[in-house]
Amino acid sequence: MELNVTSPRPSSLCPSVPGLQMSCIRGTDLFGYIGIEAVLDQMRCKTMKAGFEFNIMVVGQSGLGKSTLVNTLFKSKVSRKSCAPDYEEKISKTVKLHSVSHLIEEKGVKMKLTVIDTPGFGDQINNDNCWEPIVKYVNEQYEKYLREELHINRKRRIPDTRVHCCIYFIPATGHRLRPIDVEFMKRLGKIVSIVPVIAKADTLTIEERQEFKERIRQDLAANGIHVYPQREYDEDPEERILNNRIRENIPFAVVGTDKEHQVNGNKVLGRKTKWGIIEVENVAHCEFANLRDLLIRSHLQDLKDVTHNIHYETYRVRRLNESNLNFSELGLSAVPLENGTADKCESDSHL
Ligand SMILES: Nc1nc2c(ncn2[C@@H]2O[C@H](COP(=O)(O)OP(=O)(O)O)[C@@H](O)[C@H]2O)c(=O)[nH]1
Ligand SMILES: [Mg+2]
Repeated sequence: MELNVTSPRPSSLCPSVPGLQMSCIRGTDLFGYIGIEAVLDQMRCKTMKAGFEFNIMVVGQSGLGKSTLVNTLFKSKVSRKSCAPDYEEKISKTVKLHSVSHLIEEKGVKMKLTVIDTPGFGDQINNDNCWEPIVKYVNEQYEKYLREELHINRKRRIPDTRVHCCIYFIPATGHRLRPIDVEFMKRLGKIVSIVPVIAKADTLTIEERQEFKERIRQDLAANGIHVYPQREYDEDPEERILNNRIRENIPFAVVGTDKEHQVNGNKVLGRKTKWGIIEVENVAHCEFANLRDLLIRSHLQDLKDVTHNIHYETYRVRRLNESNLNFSELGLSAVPLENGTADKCESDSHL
């Protein structure tokens, strides 16, 4: 069938540019079906074949349950449904930054989920600049990616080790944010998406939890700390409504465990106490499931997009403007310097 191309019409998708002949075709205007929507299937197929990487980092004071939460994440429905990884390692004190990866497959879609566990701070007498190793690690991953991008012979797919999300653990003091947490998050928030959580939330009563959450939100705002999802990156009213609900609920009050217990004949991940079992995946008990759903189910792609388009872009622009990359070492004679700033982002320095 011959396609009938209509004349240009005013539309935001087909702006009239002087001197440029552009025709706008609408499927519904035509006698036949073009099949544009099939692009979704094509994208799906490509993603399924290639798989994707998602990297989460856990940060906060030592002893707040970071390593336990990493285990909880891998043992929870994220992986239990698809492939249960054999991760029975006993949790001991984390002494250095290290990552744990699992290849998870669900309905043909493959994801390499990497969690970067950090030793945490607070053990030393002097905790000055305790954020430095973390900031360094995050920036090193951007640097690695940038160097790969600048190679003349680029890999078809650049391995992505950039931190897509940083879960920041706040101790359940019930008071306010401590100066060290404020300083830490201020620095991190400029280079990576942070999702703050209240650690070991089983130590707070329901009222204490609500009041503490409210005070933390006030402290975050008062100190200009940007946490994910940031209001200025909401793309449309629908996303704003969804993200507002998340913002009202942040920081998630989480409980972690690496043990399973029998509850009403079912195996559940939980913490057994003298007065009962705290089921970590039960939303009536704690907000671990909300955190996991945000990371994996609802905002995974957005976290990757924000990392690439905002945080990495800010880093890239700064590094290229500094012009102190050794291009000859990279096998480049000239590098196209772009002065443009990242879309929807401030291009100021990180620290
Ligand atoms: N009450 C409570 N204890 C926890 C929780 N998560 C971890 N723990 C315990 O806290 C201790 C330190 O945990 P760990 O994961 O090593 O902390 P990290 O130093 O932040 O990695 C261990 O004894 C854990 O069993 C939690 O949600 N609630
Ligand atoms: Mg640890």
